[in-house]
Amino acid sequence: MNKKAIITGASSGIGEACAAMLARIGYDLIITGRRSERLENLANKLENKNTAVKILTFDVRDRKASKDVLDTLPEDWKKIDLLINNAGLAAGADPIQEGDWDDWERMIDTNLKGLLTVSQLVIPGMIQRKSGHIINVSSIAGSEVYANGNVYCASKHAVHALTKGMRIDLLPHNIKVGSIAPGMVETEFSIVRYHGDQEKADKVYEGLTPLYANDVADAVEFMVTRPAHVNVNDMLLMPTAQASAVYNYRE
Ligand code: NDP
Ligand code: 8X3
Repeated sequence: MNKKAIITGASSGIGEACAAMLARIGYDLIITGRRSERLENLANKLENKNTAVKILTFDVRDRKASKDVLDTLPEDWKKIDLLINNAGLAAGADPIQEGDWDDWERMIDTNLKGLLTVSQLVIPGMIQRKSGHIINVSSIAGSEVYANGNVYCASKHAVHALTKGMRIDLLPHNIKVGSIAPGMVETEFSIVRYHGDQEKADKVYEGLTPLYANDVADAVEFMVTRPAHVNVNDMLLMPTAQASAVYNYRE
């Protein structure tokens, strides 16, 4: 029987690329997000005789909906081996004194509380089976802070701290916990951050080659294919043209 992975935010970007990678290496998938049409298209692409795919459509900010939807999984699908906590976003890029409360709430409720919600639903089964692997998608913004990144950076610093905390608490239960922290990845991330302003989003990647979602999935593949006794705690993955959160080299 294939191992089972649940990926939050599989409807685009890094989550979608991780789903494709996991299908390729033999996982059955639970793909989640709010945009059901995207998830259906992805399931159609990935499902075949070797890969089973379940779609769960829910907003990770809604605890009750998250629980209700996960509860609908058949018993054998509840035996989740791998959780990738990927759903997340940046909303806005303003100095703190001009920040928008709704943007802040979206980021904290998704990046932090959403990660906790899904983790809390999945961890008990892993503890029962004394086996599991959780990978949290953090960011270079989880270890550095840049101008106008304030609340997004805070949310990813929290993801970093939570990863460490989860790793300690889940140690006696044989559950691996790690994080992947990418620098710039060209996905829908900047379009979301700039509230749909494509021109502003394109500027983020102008003059340099960023990471692509598949590059991050490659790194996650390394993390999930280590032997049982090896855990990758945290991986920082940057474009060659980006030395830190603030030092980029643009042609
Ligand atoms: P995308 O915008 O392409 O993907 C974000 C995913 O998160 C989508 O599938 C979206 O699905 C899902 N999502 C967002 N909000 C919610 C919600 N409330 N409930 C459920 N799902 C949600 O961006 P990325 O792939 O780049 O982002 C993925 C992760 O990577 C994020 O955590 C981001 O912070 C992190 N990251 C991104 C970097 C980058 O430069 N792109 C760098 C470092 C980290 P839907 O809209 O269908 O709900
Ligand atoms: C996304 C990358 O540099 O915008 O986490 O924080 S960055």
